[in-house]
Amino acid sequence: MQETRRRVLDAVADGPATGPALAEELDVSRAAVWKHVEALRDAGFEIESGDDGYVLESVPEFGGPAVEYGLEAPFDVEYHGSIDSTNRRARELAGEGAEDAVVLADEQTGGRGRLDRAWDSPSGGIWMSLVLRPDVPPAHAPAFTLAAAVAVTRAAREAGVDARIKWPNDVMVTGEGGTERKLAGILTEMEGEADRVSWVVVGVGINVNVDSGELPGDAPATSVRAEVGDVDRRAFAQRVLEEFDDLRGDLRGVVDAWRENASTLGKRVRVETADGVVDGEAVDVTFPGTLVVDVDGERVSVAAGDCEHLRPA
Ligand code: BT5
Repeated sequence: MQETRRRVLDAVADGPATGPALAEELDVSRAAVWKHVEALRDAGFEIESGDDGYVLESVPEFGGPAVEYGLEAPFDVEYHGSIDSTNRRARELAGEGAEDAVVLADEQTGGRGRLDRAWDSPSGGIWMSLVLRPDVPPAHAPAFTLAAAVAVTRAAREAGVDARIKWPNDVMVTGEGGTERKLAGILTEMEGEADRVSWVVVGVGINVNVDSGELPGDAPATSVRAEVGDVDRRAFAQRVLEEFDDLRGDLRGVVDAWRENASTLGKRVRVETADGVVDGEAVDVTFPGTLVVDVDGERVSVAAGDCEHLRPA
């Protein structure tokens, strides 16, 4: 949100504030104040104007300005009611030099998972992509995926959903009979030189206020609605962004936070990697997100792959 508009919004939230007083305080014309108030109303903020001045009555349920308002993290949010893919748009913004930008959508028509798999994104979810320009080598980029998984898991647990991370990027809920259902997935993309990344895009897809019937049938999936009922999507998105912002400041510390929120360690796993299948017990995760599997007494490190939790032998 543009700086003056943000200050007008903060002032009417603490209101009442009169147009002339605001104009003087912000050093702009009264017409400019009025334009900002109208723009905020267009964005869904209910602003009453009484004898004492403007007062904020309500905040829109969801959208870019709604998520930015009261957000304790430095992200600018670009909102789309419907878009093909927020990661596609975020990469475009990254190419234009954007930093700490978030592309958020109510619905995606061409959402993508890893390895070009499709990601179903019906209206009611949180589909968002963060554009970052961290000063780190490309090899550290996987830690951002872990950080996003931790952020989503913490926000989900705060909302009452018993979520745990499955290595590396799946946020799962275990139901009766031990079936794990996918609540959220993360897709990290980046561009970089040998020693430093240019940008990282972290795409986060969370099934929030959507029916399980709208989710894919090829693998078990669940939503916040299916687990605990509908929640305030604005607050949920804000919590994810705030947790992520905290975590990214200490990338090495992310691994500890990940261990605390994951269910993979100690499990028998089968990991499909580009070089073949690794079968064994998941014993550790090391920076920046490498899974260590004990295969018949030998420790095998896996940087990337699809992980399946197996039932104990
Ligand atoms: C992921 O891929 O889990 C990464 C998903 C990232 C989606 C976000 S949404 C915002 C941003 N914009 C994008 O275009 N993408 C990102 P992967 O681990 O490859 O899992 C993909 C598999 O999950 C699919 O093959 C399906 O089996 C399953 N799946 C698809 N849609 C799902 C959904 N909504 N909920 C649960 N599972 C789903």
